[in-house]
Amino acid sequence: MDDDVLTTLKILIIGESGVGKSSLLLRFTDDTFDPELAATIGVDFKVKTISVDGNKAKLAIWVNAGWEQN
Ligand SMILES: Nc1nc2c(ncn2[C@@H]2O[C@H](COP(=O)(O)OP(=O)(O)OP(=O)(O)O)[C@@H](O)[C@H]2O)c(=O)[nH]1
Ligand SMILES: [Mg+2]
Repeated sequence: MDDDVLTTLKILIIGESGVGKSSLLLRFTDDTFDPELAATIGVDFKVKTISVDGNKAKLAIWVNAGWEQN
């Protein structure tokens, strides 16, 4: 099934805590909104395959936790 995927692109969404990074990811990948979504600990990760001009691209999307972690 992955044979016809032209390329895999890695995308990292960064930003301050609570601006809606995880909600944006959820809307883009699953077209849903969860008002009870918990603050991210570590990273959220999802994969979505899109089609552009008949070419399939796999998007690997990471979302970081907005608060500082050391
Ligand atoms: N009204 C409104 N609220 C939103 C929207 N997107 C996110 N929120 C709310 O904003 C809050 C933070 O959303 P998150 O998606 O968890 O934000 P985040 O940037 O991932 O936060 P961290 O994981 O803590 O860094 C939540 O209470 C969401 O329900 C939006 O488009 N509209
Ligand atoms: Mg988050």
